[in-house]
Amino acid sequence: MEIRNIAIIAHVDHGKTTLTDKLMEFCGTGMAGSTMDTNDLEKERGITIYSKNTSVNWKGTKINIIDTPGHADFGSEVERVLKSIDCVLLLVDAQEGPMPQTRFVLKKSLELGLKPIIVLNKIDKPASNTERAHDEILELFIELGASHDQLDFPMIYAIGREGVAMRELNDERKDLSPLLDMILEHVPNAVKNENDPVQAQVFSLGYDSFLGRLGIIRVYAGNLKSNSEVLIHTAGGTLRTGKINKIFQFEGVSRVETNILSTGNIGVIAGIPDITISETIVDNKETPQMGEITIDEPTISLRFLVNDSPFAGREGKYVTSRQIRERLERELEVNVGLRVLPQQDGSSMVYGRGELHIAVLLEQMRREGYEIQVSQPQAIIKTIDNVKTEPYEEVTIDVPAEYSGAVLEKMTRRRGLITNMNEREGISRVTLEIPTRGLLGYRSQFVIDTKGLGILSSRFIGFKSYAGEISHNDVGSMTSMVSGKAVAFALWNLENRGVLYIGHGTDVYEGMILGNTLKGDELAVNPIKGKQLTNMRASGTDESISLKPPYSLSIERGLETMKWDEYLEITPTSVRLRKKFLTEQARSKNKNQTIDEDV
Ligand SMILES: Nc1nc2c(ncn2[C@@H]2O[C@H](COP(=O)(O)OP(=O)(O)OP(=O)(O)O)[C@@H](O)[C@H]2O)c(=O)[nH]1
Ligand SMILES: [Mg+2]
Repeated sequence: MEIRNIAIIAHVDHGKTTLTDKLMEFCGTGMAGSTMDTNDLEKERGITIYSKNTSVNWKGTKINIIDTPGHADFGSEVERVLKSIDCVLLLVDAQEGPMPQTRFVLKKSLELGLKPIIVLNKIDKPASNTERAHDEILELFIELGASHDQLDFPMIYAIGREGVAMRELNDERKDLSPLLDMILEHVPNAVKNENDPVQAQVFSLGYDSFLGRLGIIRVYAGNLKSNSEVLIHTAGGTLRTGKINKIFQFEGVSRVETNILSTGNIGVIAGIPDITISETIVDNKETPQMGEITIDEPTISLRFLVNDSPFAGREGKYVTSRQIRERLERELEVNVGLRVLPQQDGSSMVYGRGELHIAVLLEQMRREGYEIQVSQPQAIIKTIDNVKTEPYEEVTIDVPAEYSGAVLEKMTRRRGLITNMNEREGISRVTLEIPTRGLLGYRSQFVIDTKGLGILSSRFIGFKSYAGEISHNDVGSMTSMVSGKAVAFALWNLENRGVLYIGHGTDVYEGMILGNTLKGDELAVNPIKGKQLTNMRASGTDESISLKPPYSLSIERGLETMKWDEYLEITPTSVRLRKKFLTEQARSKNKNQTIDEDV
């Protein structure tokens, strides 16, 4: 049986998962309505977090498909996957055209010598413009230094959501067979070197509570058998031995056990507890190691601590530093972009690829019953060749022209440098380069500045020299100076000072942050002070005061708005912000403490 190995890549939301689901449905491997975004968090957020494998059969050929995440925080997932496939479907939203992550994934694909198939997707969108999108894609190929051969890319039109693809714009919109045929024609058959000794490489990791660590591999030569002894080339260049206990291959979204993973195929192995990304598995010590698969370095860091707020232990099941540390260790089994450095005081420094990368981990932990506190995320500052450097991002912003002034003003204040700017149909598209530090905490402000109509996406471009001071004093905190139950009357008085995170009846403690102040000043407030009681029935009782609905703090919003002298307290049922030092007295005593103690 012939095999084709492809990955679907694109900017976030350009329709990768929807197309993968439809391909499975059409080929009979997935049920209508089932989705590759299997994880609860993925379903809720409507985004892909982990790259996932599936396979379909088309005209007697097995097509292994890897659906990848489009969000920039998970970009390193994509990069690894690209080394293990032979072609990519690059989806481009026919209205938006190429976006930052399109550029990133295309650049990586071209560098690896892949020849992408372009899928101009979502052509049903009223404002789609296939000609313009095509031209922009072509320009991008040229700009990224595509070879002559790569420039001659095949292209197909699609409405992924309706499960149709057309070679020509006016072809009948019937099904996905034109795309599947194109894959068979264009992607080389992966079945080769069948009689050679085994050579396979690990490009992703998994975890199973019964089987332990899993390696997701592609076999490049020979046939890998279960229950066989193998040799593993480690990164350091040494060889170690291991035994493959079980092998699975992908059939649709299921893992099906098999005795042999044949050459060209992609599958999962269990039995080697310390297997890791990039390692080459062979059965003959003369077989060489494969080219290294590198993993991107983290760009931000923050501290994970035991929750020591006055409400600690009320809502969580796992609360001790040992439990948190063990959970983080388990995360390292599969979360390749993450680093954890245990600290002497029992806390852990956690290094990740962006706020979303960390927020997803925290969200998962709280759902499992953990209670935890984290410090404000900081960009990682590094000295390279005696030069102080920091991570930079390339940001692309699409905003209605009337709001672009406000956005650009903030971006430049945060040390953003505009690299490109144009306007069409009333929408400004601005590209700029900005230190990650400048972008941290800006996204929620961006939503406000553009009345929710702007789109901001970013991707890490590398460490560059330190940009100097950046001030972030957009908002200040309203901190409670007492403990008790918040009452509507007191909150009503606070409402015009800023935005509240809590409502009537919320339990608060001294040092907890109740909201932010518009003017950027720090405010100590008393949220439990009710109206003076009199003998008479007061006409304005607390219950009759109508408050604006509070701005509910999510983990991401919390990570964004928090300040260096605050912790975000996360439990299965609450997200609270608090000052590190709970009393006014302790705060003023420690006001000279610097952020550096936390990084
Ligand atoms: N109009 C239109 N919308 C589509 C089409 N395909 C997908 N969508 C919508 O686009 C949104 C994003 O789709 P996904 O398939 O989750 O996108 P994705 O590329 O997998 O997103 P990430 O994995 O988060 O990068 C969903 O709301 C889909 O319903 C299409 O052909 N036309
Ligand atoms: Mg997806």
